[in-house]
Amino acid sequence: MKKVIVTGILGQDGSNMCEYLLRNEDYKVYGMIRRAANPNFVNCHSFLQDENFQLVYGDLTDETSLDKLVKEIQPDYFINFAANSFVGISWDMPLHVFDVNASGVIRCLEAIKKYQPKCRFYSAGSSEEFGDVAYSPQDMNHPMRPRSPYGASKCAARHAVKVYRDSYEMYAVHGTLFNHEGTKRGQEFVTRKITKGVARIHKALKNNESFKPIQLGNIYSKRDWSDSRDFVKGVWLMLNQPQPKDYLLASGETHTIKEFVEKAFKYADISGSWAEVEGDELATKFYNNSEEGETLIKINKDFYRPAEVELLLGDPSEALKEIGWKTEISFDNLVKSMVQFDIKNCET
Ligand code: NDP
Ligand code: GDR
Repeated sequence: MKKVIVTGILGQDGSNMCEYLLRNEDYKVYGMIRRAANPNFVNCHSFLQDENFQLVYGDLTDETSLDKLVKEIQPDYFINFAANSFVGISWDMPLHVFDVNASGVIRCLEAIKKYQPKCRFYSAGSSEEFGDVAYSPQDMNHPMRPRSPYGASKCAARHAVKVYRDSYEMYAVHGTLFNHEGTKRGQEFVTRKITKGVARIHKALKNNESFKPIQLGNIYSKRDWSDSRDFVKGVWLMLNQPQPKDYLLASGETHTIKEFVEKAFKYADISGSWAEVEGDELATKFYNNSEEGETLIKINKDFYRPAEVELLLGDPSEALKEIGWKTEISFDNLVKSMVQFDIKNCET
């Protein structure tokens, strides 16, 4: 039976990848977690007891643990989703972000090179590598112009993967993935923060209770959002080609955070409109029904970033044409499913 190591399985993509592999392939899946006092398995309930799944310990900052896993398991695939993945905090801990996201990838590649060089390796790259974009839509020829320590760390990982591929003939790929979300998304990312906030407000309105508005930073930046479940299929396709090549996965659509807010409230049946508030340092607010209604969204400068990626819009045509990947979940259905899921969970 073929063997796959997946890292970052408590997070969004790692858990979706495990689910996908265990449902569709007859492989043994080793899900790596790092040691924590109270690990949160909320994203893993559907597969933790699967007979083809095994939990293993390792840390991207610790080469001993990665060497041991690769040496003992002898995996056919190593899919690395583990990362310090929150752009916003990367200015506060740049060295840690580089250690995990860039050096961590080299530690994985070294373990594979030493103990199982035939193993196929996936590195989780990001549209944040494009950063201050030079043209739209972005494709794989777009220059790397990161705007955050996180983006820079992913550029370093992309270079490292290419170096190992070219130097040692390894099957190592670095997929450049645009934003992808879903009901397993971490709560600090803007989409989940919005849908959880909408669910909280929905419950309060239903029970005639008071509530605090959702506080957001820059609502004018644009993102190319998809569903993570579509993307893990693309990652698996990238790993199963005759030759290794880096691909870009994106929806090919872009939307502002503001539009995401509007749709999220719409799917919760809460009507609202934006208003400029005179005298308010940060003038834009989203009100329920009228200007006299309750404030649903408030802008808080604390959530602004030292440098912003204003626009992301990907061109996935190479992946569509060459590896036969396609997305199945639309932007509207993504927002709707996240809102409905959070409303349901908020009420139980
Ligand atoms: P998450 O933040 O949901 O998951 C990341 C996981 O990495 C967490 O489970 C975390 O463990 C684990 N991790 C962090 N540090 C370490 C470490 N030192 N050793 C081992 N594990 C560690 O991220 P996503 O699932 O959203 O993203 C997956 C990957 O894809 C990341 O590399 C991310 O940077 C990249 N990416 C994501 C995109 C997106 O839109 N989601 C877009 C482009 C790239 P713990 O649970 O213990 O904290
Ligand atoms: P991003 O995702 O930085 O694109 O990185 P995030 O959801 O954090 O931000 C998206 C945009 O929303 C703006 N924003 C806010 N963001 C957060 N988190 N919280 C807020 O309150 C808020 N208000 C406005 C941000 O400024 C930004 O413009 C994600 C991560 O998954 C990365 O790991 C991945 O590599 C990239 O997507 C592609």
